[in-house]
Amino acid sequence: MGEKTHAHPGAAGGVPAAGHPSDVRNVVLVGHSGSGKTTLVEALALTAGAVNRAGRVEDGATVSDHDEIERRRRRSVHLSLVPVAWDGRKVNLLDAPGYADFVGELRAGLRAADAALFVVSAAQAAESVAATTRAVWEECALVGMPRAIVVTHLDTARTSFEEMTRICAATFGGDDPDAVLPLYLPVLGPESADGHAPLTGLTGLLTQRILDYSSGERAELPPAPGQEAPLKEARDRLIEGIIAESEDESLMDRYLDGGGGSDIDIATLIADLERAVARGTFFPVLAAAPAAEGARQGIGTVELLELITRGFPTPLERTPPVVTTPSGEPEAAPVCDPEGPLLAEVVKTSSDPYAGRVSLVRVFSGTLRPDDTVHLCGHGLDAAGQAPRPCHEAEIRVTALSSPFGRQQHPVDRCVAGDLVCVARLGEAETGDTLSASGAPVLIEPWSTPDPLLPTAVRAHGKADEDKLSHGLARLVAEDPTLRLEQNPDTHQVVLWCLGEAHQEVALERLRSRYGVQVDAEPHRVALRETFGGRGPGAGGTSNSPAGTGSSRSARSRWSRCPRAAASSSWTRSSAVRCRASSSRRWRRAYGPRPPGACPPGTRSSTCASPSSTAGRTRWTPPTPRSRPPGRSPCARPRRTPVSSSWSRSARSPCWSPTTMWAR
Ligand SMILES: Nc1nc2c(ncn2[C@@H]2O[C@H](COP(=O)(O)OP(=O)(O)OP(=O)(O)O)[C@@H](O)[C@H]2O)c(=O)[nH]1
Ligand SMILES: [Mg+2]
Repeated sequence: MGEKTHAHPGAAGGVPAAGHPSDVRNVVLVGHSGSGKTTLVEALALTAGAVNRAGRVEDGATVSDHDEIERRRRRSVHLSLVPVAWDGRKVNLLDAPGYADFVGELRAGLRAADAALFVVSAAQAAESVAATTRAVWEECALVGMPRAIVVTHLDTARTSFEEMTRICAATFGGDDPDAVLPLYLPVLGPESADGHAPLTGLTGLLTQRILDYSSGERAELPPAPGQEAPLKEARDRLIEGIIAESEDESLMDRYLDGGGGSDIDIATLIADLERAVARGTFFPVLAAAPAAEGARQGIGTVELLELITRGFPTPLERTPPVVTTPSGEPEAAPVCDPEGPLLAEVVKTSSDPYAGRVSLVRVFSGTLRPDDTVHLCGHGLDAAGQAPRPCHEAEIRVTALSSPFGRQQHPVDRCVAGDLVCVARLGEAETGDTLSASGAPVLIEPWSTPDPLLPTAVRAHGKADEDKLSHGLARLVAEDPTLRLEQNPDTHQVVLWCLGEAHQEVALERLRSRYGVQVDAEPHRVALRETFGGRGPGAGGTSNSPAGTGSSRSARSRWSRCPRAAASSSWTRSSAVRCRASSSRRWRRAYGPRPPGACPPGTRSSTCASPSSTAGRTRWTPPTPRSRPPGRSPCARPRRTPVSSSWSRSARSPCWSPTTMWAR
């Protein structure tokens, strides 16, 4: 990865194929929305010769963002697979959306991949290392997934690769900032009148060669006199970092004795670096300018493809997923062997207007071929705590296999262990389902997905849409495990639970555009189960003062049913929002969580099923009072007011109207 090995390999339009797991690299690109993942995939595809021209996200012309919704929104909303060939390997690039609402797609990408490329933008330093990206980094660290960082937007003004590298080392390096070090440094051209020096190439720290793009072609040059000295500090640090991770302990002695590793040959260092990256103990930082104009567009892509093919692990090195029998008995871990029994998982489901339902499948063991009969086992998502889904198990025949490339599907004749493939019309297969050898059913433990918290009540727009609505919703939910469908028997509403507003908009848009269902969203209602029959007093006390001071407080409340509660049998979401205060930790500690889908007797409806919304996010306010302490409203704790003054909450509390008096 330190030296130039290819000028422009690959053949545009060809379908890369892998005959053995060692020929496959599965890489997911993750990072903040707008960090440049889709643009980078496009530039990598161009460098690998998979496309003749790199499309732009702004023009809706990229391979990854091929969906109509993605083109309109100019951002990824689905996980896309773009396979390219490099150095005799098949590189499966998985472009995951960075927007938080589509985290379900990101999780599927992490499941399908064996390594992650964190794309950070030098133009959005703060966003690029935001909490969400750090959380994904930690998630990868937990399973020991190898990672590398690529800094983009280096062609834009006022960006600094060195500064971004420092931020990444501090954010991702944890206790060992020397585990996150650059392999290349940018070379800048002469400053223009506005003070911006354009990126013209890279310097390989190990090889000490300049990869120059200023002539329009990638040329490898020796450093000019005087250029070596500024590189020395970064180079020494990198060599120390590699040696510290090396399994060969004699290297450190040679480094210390030999005056800075001058007697250690580059090939040894590169081999050690590749091993440390594959083990997930060293995280190289690379530089790229995928959206730069003209010949400079490819800056950093050759180096990135070399890192992926030579430094990232093969599927043979991946920890296999946990497998059980359909009844939950433990099974032996699968081995990534093309000759072994079939074990595969549906990581994504989509609908194609011509091919129908298309399942993206990751094969963990065995080889999948067209016309094979396989066992489909599909109740994994129940175990993940998702909404109950119908269990389904069936022996089905695989029809056609294809390799996706944007909108196109190229037929393939097999898919070996470690590779990814699309299967059309795979029975009732849903995202998360397991495919195993016929007659030997097993189930792969599902990956976890977050709970959808934003409810959207939907209604068919017209009579003609009523029949299509249930079909369309069922397909949506089968495709996306982060959506949940609820048929509320009390309010008679069909409620689609989503992760956020963007997720909700995309789901409704897809219902309209893909399944031809015109739907109207209506306010989400929460059933009112029980309310107070009449007036009642309550009293209680607290003592949270320092011991010995004798200070305590007591409260007396009178509770009455408010007129609005009497008049209405259900609450709309807007009224329920006011109950947010009841989600306080103290309240939950006192009353415990609400059992899913149930509103236990003795509770007021808005306390057990009231979502509260802030800034587009909705959260459950789930307390189920076991017994209401006297003087406490489930909607909001009474505020302390001066002795003998009273405070009526009837204007704020939609249901109870307590008048509370605090006294010391
Ligand atoms: N100047 C410059 N612009 C870039 C670069 N990389 C991406 N962009 C632009 O940044 C914008 C966002 O790029 P995308 O590739 O869509 O970013 P993304 O990470 O895929 O975003 P999501 O799909 O929302 O996760 C687009 O307008 C790109 O043209 C870069 O290296 N330099
Ligand atoms: Mg994208």
